[in-house]
Formats: sequence, C-alpha cells, structure tokens
Amino acid sequence: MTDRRSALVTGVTGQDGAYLVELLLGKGYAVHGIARDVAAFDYSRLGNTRYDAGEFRLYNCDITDEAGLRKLVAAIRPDEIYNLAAQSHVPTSLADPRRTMEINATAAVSLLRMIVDLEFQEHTRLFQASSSEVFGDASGAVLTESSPMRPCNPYAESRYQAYVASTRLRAETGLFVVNGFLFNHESPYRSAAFVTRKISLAVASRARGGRAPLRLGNLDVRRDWGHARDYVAGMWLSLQRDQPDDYIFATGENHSVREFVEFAFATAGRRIRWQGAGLHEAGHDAETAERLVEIDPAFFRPHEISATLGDASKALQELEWRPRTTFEELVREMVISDLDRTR
Ligand code: NDP
Ligand code: GDR
Repeated sequence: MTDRRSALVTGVTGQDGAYLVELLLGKGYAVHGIARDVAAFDYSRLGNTRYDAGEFRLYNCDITDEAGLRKLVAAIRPDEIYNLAAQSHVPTSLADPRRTMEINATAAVSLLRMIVDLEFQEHTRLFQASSSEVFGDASGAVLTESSPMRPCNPYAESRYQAYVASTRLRAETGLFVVNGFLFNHESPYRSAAFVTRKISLAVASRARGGRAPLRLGNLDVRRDWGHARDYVAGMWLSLQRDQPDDYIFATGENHSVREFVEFAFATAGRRIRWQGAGLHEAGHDAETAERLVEIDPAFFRPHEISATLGDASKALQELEWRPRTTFEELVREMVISDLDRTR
C-alpha cells in the first residue's frame, strides 16, 4: 500500500465495521480489515466507495489469536486501530461469559499491550469500543464520562475490564487510546439478534404476508438509540485530537421498545392497539385486530437496565461531534430498508 494514512479495523464484518470502512476509505485511508471469516464481508455495504486492492485489504484472524494478530499489527504498523471486534450480545454473554471475556477483555488488553511491546505507541492510536453497559442500571439518570460504573452482566464486565486496563496503560506508557462509551446505535446493518432489527424485520415479514406475531421481552425498557453512521464518525474524530481521552457517544434522548414497535409498524401503515397486561399483553392491529406482537418471557433479562440516557456534551465541545439522525429517521430507515429488501 502507499504512504497514505492507514487504519486497522477489527470486527469489520459487523454493523459498525461497514460504516467505519466506508468512512475511512472516503477519507483516503489505506484500510486493513480483520475478520474471523473475510468471506462474510459484504462489499455491497460499501456502496459507491472505492475499495480497489490498493486501498482496502481483508485478513482472516480471530482477535483471540494473539500471535496472528501481533504479526498483522507488526506488518501493517497502522496509524490508527479501531477495535470493534466483540461478542456484543448481552444474553449470549450470560450463556458464555468465558468466551465473552476472552474476546472483549483479554484480547482487547493484549492488543493494547502489543502496541506498547512493538514500541508503536508514538505512532499508533487506538479506539476501543466501550459501552453504556459499563454504567449498569442508573435508573434513567443522565450519564456522563464520570458517572459511576456498575456493570451488571458479563458483557458489561468485559467492557469494564478493557476500559480499566486501557486507562492504566495510557497513564503508564503514554499510549494514545480512546474509550468510546457508545450508547445503542442501530441501522439497517444491525444483526437480527438486537431488538430494533428484530422489529424492523418483523414489520417487513408481516407486510409480505407473514402471520407469526413478533415475540418480545420487556416493552417498557428505554434506550438512547442513535444511528451507527453517526457513531463511527465520533470514533474517527476522537483519534484526531492532540490528547487521548474518553467520550460518551449518545443522543441525549431515549425511547421505549414499545415506542419503537409502534413507530415501526406505523411506517408500514399499521396502528397498534395494546391489550392485556404483563406477560398477557399483546399488540393488535387497530383496524384488522390481527395479533402483531406478543410477550415472551424468554426475552426478559435477569438484571435489566431499565433505561439509558447519555450526555455527549464533552464529545460536542471537544470533538464537535453531534448525532445527526433522529429516532424517527432511524426507525423509518430500518423499516423501509427491510421492506425494500423483502419486496
Ligand atoms: P457487531 O456485533 O455487529 O460486530 C462485532 C464484530 O466482531 C463482528 O464483525 C464479529 O465477527 C466480530 N468478532 C466477534 N468475535 C470475534 C473474534 N473472536 N475475532 C474476530 N472478530 C470477532 O457489533 P457492532 O458493529 O454493533 O459494534 C461494534 C463494537 O461496538 C462492538 O465491540 C460492540 O460491542 C460495541 N458497541 C456497540 C454498540 C451498538 O449499539 N452497536 C453500543 C456499544 C458498544 P463475526 O461476523 O465473525 O461474528
Ligand atoms: P442491548 O441491545 O442489550 O441494549 O445491547 P438489545 O437490542 O439486545 O436490547 C435492548 C433492550 O431491548 C429489550 N428487549 C429485547 N432485546 C432483544 N435483543 N430481543 C428481544 O426480543 C427484546 N425484547 C425486549 C432488552 O431487554 C434490552 O433492554 C446493545 C449491544 O449493541 C451491546 O453490544 C451494546 O454495548 C449496548 O447495546 C449499548
């Protein structure tokens, strides 16, 4: 590759990986993507972005393969690393806490140490994808970078460990590492394991004649939901500063799962009428009385975070970052994308 700026992106087949690669290629970077299975990389997501062989390369590497990863980092000597690879699903972390910890904490810390061991810390900057989950259930309080951290599931614990190690290494070695406390961000590329995409896919399925009701857990939890495209812009901005620091990326507004469901079905022309209570609550089409939504206790969580709400003023002041997409625009984009795909 040429002498243009280079970036190494882990987790490149995920939602944020797609938007970040597009953003970096658009800025003229030489982008190196790491995936467990490079064949899973969906080039159609790059749209019209140029990605000829000189600008974009993919490598097969599991992030927990320390020797393999070290070889790649040493050979590429990237200007920037975006560590997005993760087991990112909270219920899966409850089922497999060990693997979650290996990927999200142990491997993340190894990557940080690697930069120091290779003596790249004067050259290579790293963005670590952290999460609003580290703050635990703050009962809807507005969260800032200095809010207390009370992780309440293995996923959140893994994020917390990576955060603690990175700030320690930053202080000890001068490593340029930024933790982004990312609040939920969604898009048409979101995996169906997450509630927003599950809903948009269900709306699309219903529109093409599907009859199975959408089965959900707690409808009243609230999330500070933004668009992934806006959040990857924040990741990039955070590595362009003179000094590394940690930032909240959030919209400052939250909505319930119920509101997401109502707005998503409304985008496809259906109004929901809720009937019943608790596990017996169901959402019916207000005109046809079809049963569209049901409650399934399997999707409830032992330690639920009832609401998240972030204050991104530090990112606004220091990075001039602000979310551009409203909640309504986000839901509409996801539903229309799934309707188009299934048409
Ligand atoms: P995704 O779950 O969509 O993507 C995660 C990526 O990590 C996938 O490409 C996955 O690859 C890869 N991965 C998983 N395990 C390994 C492994 N052992 N070795 C190499 N790659 C691996 O997450 P998002 O794109 O939504 O999020 C990006 C990052 O930001 C993640 O770290 C996530 O935890 C964090 N984050 C996301 C938030 C959100 O709302 N989206 C909010 C807060 C934090 P594969 O395709 O092979 O599974
Ligand atoms: P979250 O996202 O756990 O916040 O983690 P998810 O979309 O899974 O859950 C959001 C909220 O919706 C409730 N919920 C359901 N969730 C799922 N997945 N399926 C359901 O059927 C359902 N019904 C209700 C959940 O209980 C929860 O309260 C995401 C991930 O991207 C993490 O990696 C990231 O760190 C956090 O966001 C911030």
